[in-house]
Amino acid sequence: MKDLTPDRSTLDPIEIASRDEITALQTERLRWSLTHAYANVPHYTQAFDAAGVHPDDLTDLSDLAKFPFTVKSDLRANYPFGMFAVPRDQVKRIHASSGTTGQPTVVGYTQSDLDNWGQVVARSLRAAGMQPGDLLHNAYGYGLFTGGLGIHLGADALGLSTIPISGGMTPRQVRLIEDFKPKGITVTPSYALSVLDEFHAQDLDPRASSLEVGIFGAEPWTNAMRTEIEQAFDMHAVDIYGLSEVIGPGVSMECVETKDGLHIWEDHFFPEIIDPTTGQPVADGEMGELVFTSLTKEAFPIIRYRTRDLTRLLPGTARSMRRMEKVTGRSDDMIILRGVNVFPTQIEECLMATPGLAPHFQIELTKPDRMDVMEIRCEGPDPAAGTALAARIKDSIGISVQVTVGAPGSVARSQGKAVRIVDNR
Ligand code: DLL
Repeated sequence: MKDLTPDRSTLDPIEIASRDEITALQTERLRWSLTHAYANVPHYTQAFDAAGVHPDDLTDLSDLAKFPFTVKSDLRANYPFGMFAVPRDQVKRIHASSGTTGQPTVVGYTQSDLDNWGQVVARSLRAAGMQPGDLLHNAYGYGLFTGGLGIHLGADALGLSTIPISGGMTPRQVRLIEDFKPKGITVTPSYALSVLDEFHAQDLDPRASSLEVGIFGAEPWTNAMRTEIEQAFDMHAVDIYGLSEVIGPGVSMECVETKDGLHIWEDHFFPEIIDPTTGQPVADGEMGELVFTSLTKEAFPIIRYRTRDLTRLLPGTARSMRRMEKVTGRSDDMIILRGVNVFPTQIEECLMATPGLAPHFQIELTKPDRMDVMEIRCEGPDPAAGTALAARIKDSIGISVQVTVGAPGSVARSQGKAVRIVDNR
């Protein structure tokens, strides 16, 4: 794999500024953001008043803990545009979550928000090793989902040549990679595996492709998966994180030279980790639920948003800004099986460590009697490897599961975010 470390002179100065400078900027911006939300969004006016806090109560960053959380149901209750802090005609772009359960969550951006979003995504793509003029194959979905258009905005801001292929039509994805020879690919890790299968189906060697870096996010994936993908394609695999409520992709990004967790672009998004049960902030280094407050967003300011993503904060390395560890999973995706907490990422780790199995899997939960049963559906080449996987899961996680090893192609594929859990209880 090529060394893709960006030249430090090309970074935004704030990426490598001192912690004092970052803190000063955050404090000033946080005060602005709280004031803006309180003055322009009735939900925040009422929520701050009910909690007995006012934006003027913030003198330093730790005062943020006095302010109320925002949760997904607050956004739903204000559907569609009730959380906007600017008149509707100043909103230049609207995105929305798929809303598989209940109402979709609607988010908006002013021109200045779009400019900032482009900047943080450009920074992320540069951290992955992309440089102006490089060719990018963008296979995140275009549309209401923030993945496709969010990456596109950043690619434009960085000066890349972008192929807006979106998700799906996998044979064509492979053909265009072969013909156009992109340096980078932006795609969910699970869809990258489908693209990989298609390379093999077409009798092409993915290691001989032009790809030098894959920028993977929108769903949890493990370091074991990183190794698998890096070896299969002979390219770097780096992690990009974000959520539409905070902006979309580009909230945090792993640097290609270190691959040690994701630097949060703290000049725009202020992170906290809280204990999900008590709601109390925990110290850096401790695991908990990630909470974000936007520092610069005009159309859709978000204050202390509970992401439900579980991770911890770590000090900066390749950049001055703090890192978040790779997300373990969402609290909603935590399975409690006969008293043991299990995340799909733990199953992924066990699967990747078991020889004879392909990297595709799905977890089905049933309750035939009164006991919950977990079945892992995966694929060979080696049908006998299921026993080894069950034993490994028993050993490392401590649960008994059924493993079904089907024929190649038997596990449902996604063209975007993988559906890891099918709950039939
Ligand atoms: O998934 C934005 C995005 C697009 C990020 C493309 C990266 C690349 P939503 O659809 O709002 O936004 O989903 C956000 O996806 O709260 C996490 O649970 C999960 N997620 C996103 N990135 C990662 C990641 C986009 N790198 C939700 N690792 C978040 C783990 C991720 N989970």
